[in-house]
Amino acid sequence: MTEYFNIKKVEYEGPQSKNDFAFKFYNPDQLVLGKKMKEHLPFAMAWWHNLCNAGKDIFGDETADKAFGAEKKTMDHAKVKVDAGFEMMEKLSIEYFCFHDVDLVPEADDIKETNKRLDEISDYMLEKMKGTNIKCLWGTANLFGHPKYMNGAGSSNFADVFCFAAAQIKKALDLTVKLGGRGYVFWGGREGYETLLNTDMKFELDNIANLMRMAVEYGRKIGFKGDFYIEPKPKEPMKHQYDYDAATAIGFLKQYGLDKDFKLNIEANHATLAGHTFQHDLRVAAINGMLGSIDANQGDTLLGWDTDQFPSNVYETTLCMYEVLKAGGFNGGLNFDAKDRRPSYTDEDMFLGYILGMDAFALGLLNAAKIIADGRIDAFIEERYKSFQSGIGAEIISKKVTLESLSAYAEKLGAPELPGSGRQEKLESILNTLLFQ
Ligand code: XUL
Ligand code: CO
Repeated sequence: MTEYFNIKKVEYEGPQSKNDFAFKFYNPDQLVLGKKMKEHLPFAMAWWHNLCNAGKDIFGDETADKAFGAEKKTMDHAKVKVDAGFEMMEKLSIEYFCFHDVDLVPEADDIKETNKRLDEISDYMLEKMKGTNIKCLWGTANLFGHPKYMNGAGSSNFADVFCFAAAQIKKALDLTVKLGGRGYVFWGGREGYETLLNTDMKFELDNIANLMRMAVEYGRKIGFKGDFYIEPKPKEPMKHQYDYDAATAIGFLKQYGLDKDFKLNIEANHATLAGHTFQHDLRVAAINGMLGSIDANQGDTLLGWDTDQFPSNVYETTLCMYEVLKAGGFNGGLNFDAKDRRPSYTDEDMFLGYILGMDAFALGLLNAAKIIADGRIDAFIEERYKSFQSGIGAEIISKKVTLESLSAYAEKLGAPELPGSGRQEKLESILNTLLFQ
């Protein structure tokens, strides 16, 4: 059996370890709030970044070698990618993967041939999965890369393109079911517009919803029991994308009656591009019962695009895991939709990126559990809304009041007291103390 990476299995050695190829905080079997870390943190490898992306950007060529010893754009290459990916997942104790159809095989000119190749590679993947703990987290169809999708897929102005999008979704659903995937993602990369001067927005939104409805119908017909996800993102590649943020995507799903089958896949870097914190979009999804899965990465607030960095910001991972714990967990996973920086081009860097991300999330989980166990932040929030627990506040909550009765109450009072300090600085200080004590 060929070994693709000259790196030993990465083990937990604790924070004192100076071994770059060891986890300092991710200890898969350690119990946190009664559950194993690995169950709180179902990490996934993103096929596209890890096995396909070789560092090409608009200014320069590839810096990394992702040929894994085979000739690129061949089925041999597709297979060695599977072998290398599984070796890496096993060495990193990652139990899930996510994929786009086109990440798995080279696309042929004719869709019938591409589909044949997808059948072949998914047989190979299934075989490979046997005897391992590795499972599929979610699948998706790439409906943004090929030139035909220049105006979108569901939102295309051209009906033939819409049909090819439907065909790709059908096949990607087949593959997701075949590989036992927990979810199916729609990231509408080009489902948006550059200018309203050439765009019928209502028509495009109706068509996207129609495509999603057909996906649900077909998926359920072939036995897909998982969740469909929308992955919101405000812009890039399009100037304006319809799935702008969590709130927008939820409104869309409810408007078209898709909210029973769909949840959201929240990506950190997409939330920040929308002008929100990661925590904000997670909270919006969670309070609507739609926290489906997470694309675990981070952006750079000084840059206006999706840098897809491996997460290192422990404040962000802490507040993310705080949202996940408060939501009672989730059925999805933490997919590292993340890539090394272009100058970090070696095989070692592929592992180091994951070690960074997994440790950052382990720290986030440990910290979030501390915040919950400490209880001061939760207690503060409860206290802050206390005026709604009795008297006129309780009447408001029980909806026994009218504008007239509230107006009479206000007039009797003359003027209210101020609502009490928000104590943001005190709370931030508690957070720091919990993180760094
Ligand atoms: C792009 C992005 C995608 C989706 C899957 O910004 O996040 O990789 O996660 O299509
Ligand atoms: Co993503």
